[in-house]
Amino acid sequence: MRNNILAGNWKMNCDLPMTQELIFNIKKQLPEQLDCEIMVAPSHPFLYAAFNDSLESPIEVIAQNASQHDSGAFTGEVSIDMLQSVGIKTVILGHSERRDVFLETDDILAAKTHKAIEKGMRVIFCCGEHLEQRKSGEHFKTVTEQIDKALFKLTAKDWKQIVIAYEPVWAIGTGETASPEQAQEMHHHLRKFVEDKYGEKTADKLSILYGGSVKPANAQEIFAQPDVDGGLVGGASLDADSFVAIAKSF
Ligand code: G2H
Repeated sequence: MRNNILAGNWKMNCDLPMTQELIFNIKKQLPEQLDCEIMVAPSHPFLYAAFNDSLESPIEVIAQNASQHDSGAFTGEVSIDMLQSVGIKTVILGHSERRDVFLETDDILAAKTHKAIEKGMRVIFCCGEHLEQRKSGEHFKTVTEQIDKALFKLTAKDWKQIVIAYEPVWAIGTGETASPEQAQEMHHHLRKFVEDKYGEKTADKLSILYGGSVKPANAQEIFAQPDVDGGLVGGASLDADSFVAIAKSF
């Protein structure tokens, strides 16, 4: 069986006191019995404090991004070693905001993913189509190309460290969500794509998360889909009540 995962992507929100308060409030409200792994991704400067605050709780603190380089003259970048030195074991890569705003290409994302995997990190790898691509019926092609180009040089063993997050760009922060059927259709397609290359065992164990305006009101229906193994949540993860309500939706 594969793991259910709920990951909160806090993006560029929350200063240090807000980060610590949010972790504290999530910890306080989380029930003892949970049917999912819980992760939160604060901004880089607060990872160390957040990691310490999360100790002895089910919360795993994860990073929103990392460099493909080990060290050196890369102003403003953060390496995998640096993240690991403050206790971080999982990183989000390939978010559409990294692709669209910071122009990260499939090649860059392949390099980042390979570096993270080589260093023993778990990677939540994001993919997703823009509205025009869905309207023109190119959504399956777009998303499978993103996976193929960045991940298909990994070995089957490496895939134990991969989680995929399908995030249709038209549903991100817009309030518009993919229907449960649209999410299931794409998740099933992705699992089959991985199965064709790496076999049934690898595909069956792969957690595929849905992201794009997940909130307490729609989480249960989306997570009930057979190929949806959880969510990568932005806006609704910035409120402890909403995030915990989503965690109870599995
Ligand atoms: C998609 C998601 C989190 P939101 O970016 O990765 O954000 O839930 O605000 O659409």
